[in-house]
Amino acid sequence: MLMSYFADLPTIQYDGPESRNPLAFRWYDANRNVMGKTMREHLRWAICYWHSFAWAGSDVFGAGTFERPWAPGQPVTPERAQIKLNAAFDFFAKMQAPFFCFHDVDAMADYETIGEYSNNLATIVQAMEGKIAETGVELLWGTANLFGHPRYAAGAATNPEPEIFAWAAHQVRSMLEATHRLKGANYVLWGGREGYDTILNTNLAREMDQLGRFMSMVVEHKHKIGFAGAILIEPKPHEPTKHQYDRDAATVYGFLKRYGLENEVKVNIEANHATLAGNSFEHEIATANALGIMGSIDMNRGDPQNGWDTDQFPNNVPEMTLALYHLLKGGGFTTGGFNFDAKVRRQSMDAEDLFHAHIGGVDVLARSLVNAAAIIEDGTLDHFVAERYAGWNDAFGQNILTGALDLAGTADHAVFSNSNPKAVSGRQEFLENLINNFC
Ligand code: XUL
Ligand code: CO
Repeated sequence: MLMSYFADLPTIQYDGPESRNPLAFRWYDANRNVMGKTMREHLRWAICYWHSFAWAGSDVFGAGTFERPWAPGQPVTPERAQIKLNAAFDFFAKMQAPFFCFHDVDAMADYETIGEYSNNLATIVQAMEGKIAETGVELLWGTANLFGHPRYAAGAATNPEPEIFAWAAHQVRSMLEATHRLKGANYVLWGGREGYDTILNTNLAREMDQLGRFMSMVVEHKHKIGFAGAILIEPKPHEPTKHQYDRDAATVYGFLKRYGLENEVKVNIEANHATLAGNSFEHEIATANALGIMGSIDMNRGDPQNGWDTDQFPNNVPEMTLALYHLLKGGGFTTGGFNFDAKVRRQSMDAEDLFHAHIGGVDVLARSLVNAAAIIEDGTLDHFVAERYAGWNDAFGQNILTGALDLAGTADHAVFSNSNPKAVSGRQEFLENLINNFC
């Protein structure tokens, strides 16, 4: 047996806020109770395979900087896939991560033919099943990579060529079944190339119908095989294509409603995708809650000074406190969790850097969870919002909402009561100060 790549690094324990040990959690105390659930149960956090184990530390201007025993960025032989699997589960276990996530091609050996795809995936899924049993680390979600291979240059489900649609169907069927076998809690679809580079060559109506049909097929298959987890769409406005159909939570809801899927599919909200769409992260969570489609979260952050999907680890507690507040207000996760869809920087090439990144991210979530729970327990914010809408609980407001009053009846009410209502303060600055008291 080869020595583990992470042999020199410890299992990460909770050490308390006073600790100066950089290889310990200061805020994440897995069994600490917060509003009736442990931190572990609230956060359900996951490490993603792709950024930490499949990416080589390359960028558009330069080659990979990460020297790992499984040679990321080089052709993946079955041996390398196995070395990578061992290292990944060693890391998950040392981080005491409850969950992980992966795409088919992150974990499996390279393939040429469709038959080889099936065989290589089956081999790694079987080995992974053993690792899950051995370590107790669970699968938060599985997904198929429908954007990396050159065949998907013009999209997967939205491709002008139905033979490519069929290839995508094969990958999704395979990974949905693999996720079911590995007892995954969810299945994610990110439409990385479901969009267009130029509208000159694109039939929008045709492509949306193809995507709607694809989603319906996935839902049908989920029920056919008895997969009880949630199907999640991950919104993103653009990158790699100029425009993607799943731009944000509200757009996805409209799409789901149009194809009759709004009770079958939820969203996987990613922080950096939200900001790329011109929304705040908490706006996306609040919107998904309001529409009843909140599923899971891809946790990361962008860089406010540029417009890329930089996928950095979260490090801003006040910002994350608002996200956790909305998550808790929506009842928290059921099948979902916080997947760190985040990568260390290209210059952070040491094994230790992977630890610092995940420790920091988990601690930011834990601290924000405590803050958000304190805001809810204090009640001032909730009370303020409830009072703001109190008029709608009265008979008049209810008569409008239930339809007892129509447009004319409502207008007459204003006329006959000679009404002259005044605007009231929204108290934004007071509320911002209030939140800062908790962060
Ligand atoms: C890309 C992205 C993906 C999805 C899974 O921006 O977020 O990694 O999370 O395909
Ligand atoms: Co993501």
